[in-house]
Amino acid sequence: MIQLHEHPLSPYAQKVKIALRQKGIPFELSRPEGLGSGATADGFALGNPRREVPLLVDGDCRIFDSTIMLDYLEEAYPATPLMPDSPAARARVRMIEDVMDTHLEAVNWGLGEIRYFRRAEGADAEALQARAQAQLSGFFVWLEAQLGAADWMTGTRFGRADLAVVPFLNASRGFGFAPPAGCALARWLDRVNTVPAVATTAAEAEASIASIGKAYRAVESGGFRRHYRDHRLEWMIRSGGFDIVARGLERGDIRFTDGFDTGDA
Ligand SMILES: N[C@@H](CCC(=O)N[C@@H](CS)C(=O)NCC(=O)O)C(=O)O
Repeated sequence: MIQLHEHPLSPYAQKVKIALRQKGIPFELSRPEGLGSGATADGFALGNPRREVPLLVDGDCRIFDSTIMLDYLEEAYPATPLMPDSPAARARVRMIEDVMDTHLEAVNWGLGEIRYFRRAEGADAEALQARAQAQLSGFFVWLEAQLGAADWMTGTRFGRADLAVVPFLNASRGFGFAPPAGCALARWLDRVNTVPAVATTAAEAEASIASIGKAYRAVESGGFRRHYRDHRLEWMIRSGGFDIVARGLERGDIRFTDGFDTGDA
């Protein structure tokens, strides 16, 4: 049976769980030990040298990166296709997914750093959140244009573009930044959350949020060293958090990608 190493709050893991559920593929879940610290145990890095979730194991096949997993599932389990038929529509799905995985995720990440990990407080936190809100509004306009007059992101049925967007918009909404009430994107978000594969996955994420209440203590005690990779680092710096990054690097509770060795640290 497929094993998915994950964390319920990871939007990337959520994408894959929704796809597995929608396709009716049985799978087992597990949570890697040491996730968030930069060190993982039990050979996890052999499957994913990035030491990130999700990691999908299907027999001898070990795959990291949610987008590559979704491609694999579509090819290895073609029943209940999630991709549209035309090359142009497929290209549009991939663009939407890439924008979510890179640009929009960085905004949610930054909001998590402020809300859950208390990287900024008072006026500094408010200024960062105001920038995040303005940026999210831009993404909402873009996504609403992608949706057009359709019920689903790429046409007449729920598919990969929908599952690639919903974990990220649910997270933004959880931070209090939802698409404006009544707009087509807000109606889509309500609709997509009624799809059973989405509802189950979103409920798992929701249940996990309760455990993140004291997450800042894990940072203070050295249990978490937050991974400021790629767009996340850029977001923090361009949105006014240069001092946050400098302070975190000095204290050692912010890290970048540490090489690519597969030995367990
Ligand atoms: N591009 C990867 C991104 C995966 C990723 O960033 N995962 C985060 C959780 S959302 C992670 O596991 N980080 C490990 C850490 O912070 O130690 C994918 O699509 O799977």
